[in-house]
Amino acid sequence: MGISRRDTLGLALAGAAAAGTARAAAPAKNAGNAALVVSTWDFGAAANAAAYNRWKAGGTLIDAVEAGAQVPEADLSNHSVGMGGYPDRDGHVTLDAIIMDDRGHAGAVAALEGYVHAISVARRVMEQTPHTMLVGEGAAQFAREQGFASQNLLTPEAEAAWKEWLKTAEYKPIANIENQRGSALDHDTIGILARSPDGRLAGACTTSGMAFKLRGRVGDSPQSGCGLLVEPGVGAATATGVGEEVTRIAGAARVVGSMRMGMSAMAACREAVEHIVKLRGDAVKDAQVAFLAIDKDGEVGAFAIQPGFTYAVTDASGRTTVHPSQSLRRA
Ligand code: SD4
Repeated sequence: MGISRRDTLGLALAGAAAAGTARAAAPAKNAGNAALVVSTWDFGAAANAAAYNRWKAGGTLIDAVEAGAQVPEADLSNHSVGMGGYPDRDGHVTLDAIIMDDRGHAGAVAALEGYVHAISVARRVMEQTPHTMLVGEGAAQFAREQGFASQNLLTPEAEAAWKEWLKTAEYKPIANIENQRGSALDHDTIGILARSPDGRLAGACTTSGMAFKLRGRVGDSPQSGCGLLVEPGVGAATATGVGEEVTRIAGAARVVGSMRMGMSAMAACREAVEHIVKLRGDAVKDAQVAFLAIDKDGEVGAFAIQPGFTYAVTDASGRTTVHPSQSLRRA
C-alpha cells in the first residue's frame, strides 16, 4: 500500500511549508544573483524542493531540473490511490519528456512506454546520442539498452478510469485538471525551469500527455520550442495545457523570442496566450493553455487562457511560494 500520492504531496507541501512555503498573491521577483526554480501547477512545489536540494548539494542545473521532474514522474508508480498517468484511448500509458540546458544541449523522448522516468531517458538521449529525440519503440529500446528498468505504468485505478471513459469515449480535455488532485482524470505534467546565480539556465518538461489521446499522439511537451525552450542570456519558457494549441504556435519559442526582443517574462507569456486565442477563437473557448517563463535575471512571468493555472517559485533561500497565474478569462 504505502503512502498515497496525495499524502506524499501533502507531506512534501507540509515540509515545504515548514521551510517557508506560502501561497502568495503576486509572483516573486528574484533580486540580484539569486538562484531560482519555477515550475508548473501546485505540485511544482514538491518538485522545486527536490530541484533546489539537488542544486544545493552540488548538482548542476540539469541535475536539478531532472530531480525536480522525477518527483511527479515517480508518482506514476504509486498504485495506492490511482494517480498514475492516464493511458491513450487504447489503454497504453505513453510518456513525453524533454530536458535542455543553455549550451545547446537537448534530449527528448516521445510516446515512450514502460519507463517511469522519461526525463532521465531524455537526459541520456541528450548525453549519449547525437540525436535530440527518440520516439516509441526506439525510445523504449534505448531506455532498455541504457539499463533503465521497465514496468507496467498502467495502474489499476488508471485502467478503471480508462474503462469508464470507454463507455462514452468522448475526448474532452478538462481545464486545470492538473490541480484537481484525486480527480479521475488527474495527470502529471510538469515544466520546471532553473537558473543559477550566474544566470545560467536549464529546463525540463515531462508528461503522460492528454488522457485518452489517440495512440501515437505526441503533445507539445517533448518538442523543443513548444513545451520548452532555454536560451542563454535571454531566458527559458515552458508550457502546459492542451499541447496542440502550444505546438501550433511553437509556444515556448515564441515566449523566449519575445523576451529576446525586450519583453518582460510576464508580457511574453501574455502575448503568446493572446496569440493563441486570436488564432483559434472559439476552438479554445474552454481550453486551458498556460506559459511559465523566467528571464536571465530571474524575473518570473506566467499567463494562462483560463483562471486556475498555478505555479511554484523557489528563491535563493529555498523559500517556495505557489502563485495563481494571471489569465485572459476571468473566473
Ligand atoms: C500535452 N501539454 O501533452 C501536455 C499536457 C499538459 O498538464 O500540459 N498537461 O498536451
